[in-house]
Amino acid sequence: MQSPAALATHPAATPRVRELESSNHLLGDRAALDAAWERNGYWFFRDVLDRGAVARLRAVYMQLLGGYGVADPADPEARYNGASLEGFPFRMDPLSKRKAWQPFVREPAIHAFFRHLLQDEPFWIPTVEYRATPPAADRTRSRLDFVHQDGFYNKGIPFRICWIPLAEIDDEVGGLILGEGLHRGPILHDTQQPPLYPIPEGAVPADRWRRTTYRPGDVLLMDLNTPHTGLANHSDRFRLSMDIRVMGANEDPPMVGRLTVVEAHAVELEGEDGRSGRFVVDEASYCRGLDGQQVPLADIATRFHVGDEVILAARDGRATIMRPIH
Ligand SMILES: O=C(O)CCC(=O)C(=O)O
Ligand SMILES: [Fe+2]
Repeated sequence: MQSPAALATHPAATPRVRELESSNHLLGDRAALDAAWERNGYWFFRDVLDRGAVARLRAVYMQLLGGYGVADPADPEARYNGASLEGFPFRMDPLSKRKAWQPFVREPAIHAFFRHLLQDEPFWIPTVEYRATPPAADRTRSRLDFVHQDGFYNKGIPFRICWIPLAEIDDEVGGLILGEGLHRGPILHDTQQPPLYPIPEGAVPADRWRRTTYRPGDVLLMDLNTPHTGLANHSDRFRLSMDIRVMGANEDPPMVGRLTVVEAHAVELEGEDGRSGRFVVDEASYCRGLDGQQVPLADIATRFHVGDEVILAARDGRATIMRPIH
């Protein structure tokens, strides 16, 4: 492992990409917000989230980094100290387990922002990624981690992706880069290439990429079909961000709850918000396992269990999507 000093002096391959368009001036104007979304496939808001709330979430990350001995929890820059990352939970499972997103979205100022933005009660879909990405060890690879459209893997749940930086993320640290105005076009994933169905190189024209230097308080919302990826971290710091998905409570959100019955062709679910019921699972249902791969219909009864927490979307008593909450 290189020392942090060596990492810091390594030349960063900074892509020359245009800035995200800010939609701050459109807040409160539903029609203008919708028009920006239709045109660009995202809203970027600068310095709108309560920085105290963001700092409290960041502190949870820093505690974990400190606990694993890979950064000083008091370091405002979250620099990687070079200690071994063996055993470091790259998916931040301890934060998933304790649902670190919940206290954050319940912060009154955070709730108020999204309530105002959506002009509806926010419904949070607990598909959450906590990212504390260490500096990339291999800097010869492309900086585009994995370009994708979330919609390709989440058909039927029309959420907005909500990407939240918890610290400054400049172009060396990387952060999120997206293709502007491509969300109403064709799905870009190559359906001939299972199991990952990658988006071919060049499918996002070079002049469509957008990013910015993200700061605490900023938030980026993206359409589920906006192509995007994280950029490899070429700094000496951890990249700290959280992404979660949101809808309006009146936009027919999926159910979130525990399975109470699992049969070969049906499940019963008790939803957290009181919605519950019995749902047929058939060929038209898209069921995903914890590994993100589709679960064959024949395996439903063995791969899902009573007590599992799942996200389930249904139409006319039939499950359209069922996936576990990790
Ligand atoms: O933060 C990243 O690296 C990727 C984020 C992402 O794919 C998402 O928010 O859907
Ligand atoms: Fe994504």
